[in-house]
Amino acid sequence: NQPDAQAIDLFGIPSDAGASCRGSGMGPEALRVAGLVETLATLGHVVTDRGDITGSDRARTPWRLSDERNAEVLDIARQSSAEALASLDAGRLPAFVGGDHSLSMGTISGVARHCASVGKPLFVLWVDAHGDFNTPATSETGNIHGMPLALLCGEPDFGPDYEGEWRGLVDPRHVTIFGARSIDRPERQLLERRGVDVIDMRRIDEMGVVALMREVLARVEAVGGHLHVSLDVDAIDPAIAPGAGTPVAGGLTFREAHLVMEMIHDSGAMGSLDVVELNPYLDHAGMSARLLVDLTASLFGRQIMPRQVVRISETATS
Ligand code: EXY
Ligand code: MN
Ligand code: MN
Ligand code: MN
Repeated sequence: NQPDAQAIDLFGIPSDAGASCRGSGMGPEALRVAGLVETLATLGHVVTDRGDITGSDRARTPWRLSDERNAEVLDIARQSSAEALASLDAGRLPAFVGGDHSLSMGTISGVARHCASVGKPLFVLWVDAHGDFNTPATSETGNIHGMPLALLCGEPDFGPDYEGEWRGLVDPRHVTIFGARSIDRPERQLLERRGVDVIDMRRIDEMGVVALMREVLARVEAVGGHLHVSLDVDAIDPAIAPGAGTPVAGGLTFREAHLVMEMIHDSGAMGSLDVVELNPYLDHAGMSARLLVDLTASLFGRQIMPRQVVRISETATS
């Protein structure tokens, strides 16, 4: 086993109820077919595939009406919040594969509940072309996958259905969006007002991944924080990751995406993970699924050449 071998709980969330089009509900199976479990096991980790979390009332109408989609998103949020909490309480690393990004309402809520119970500050790295910071009042589409981060950061107007003990909260000042290049106007105002760190593609072009990720990871390390990584396939350039329902040109290159993951691994700060929005129906011969499995391998310690892992806190200039 690797020195940092992890006990990983893998959960599939085969739902696209929050998405703008169908297909990402097939994401979990595509990632399993692309060898996700075997890849992590080969790195020396102990992976338990806990199967799928599904909404009890999965409607089979051609495209679910909004109230049915809401019900499915909420049902999944409650279940995944409980699974994330239980996995972390048991000292394991919960990894959720979707499924559309609304699933993070539940997964990160459970992580937040765990972190609150152990007094660990929670940080979220949201790798995404989008802000996902709309509310029902600001959204132009009504698609719930454009709102999960706003709900997690405590935005009020989600209505009584979205209240409940499953709902954990994240400090928006501990959230970094990385790879942003499609933010709606009201979303941008809210993100600024709440103090979310939005690293857009312009900053990545100017500063580069290393300098920006060093800052993000140093903030987590400084307080011994728990880092939750939420990786949306559409953060990566659509030319190499076409299996995305809301593609935006000008995304992360293959190496930029891997470097982000490699630096997160080296920090040792990641305690939980979502990999979302893979739409196999839009993918090309599984290339996006395989890329996500590769990136997850980099997150969990696969290296190009064996290298001495130096924790950022050790490199901090004296
Ligand atoms: N901002 C747009 C909306 O709110 O509908 C697009 C959101 C896309 C969300 C995907 C999961 O990242
Ligand atoms: Mn997203
Ligand atoms: Mn996105
Ligand atoms: Mn703080």
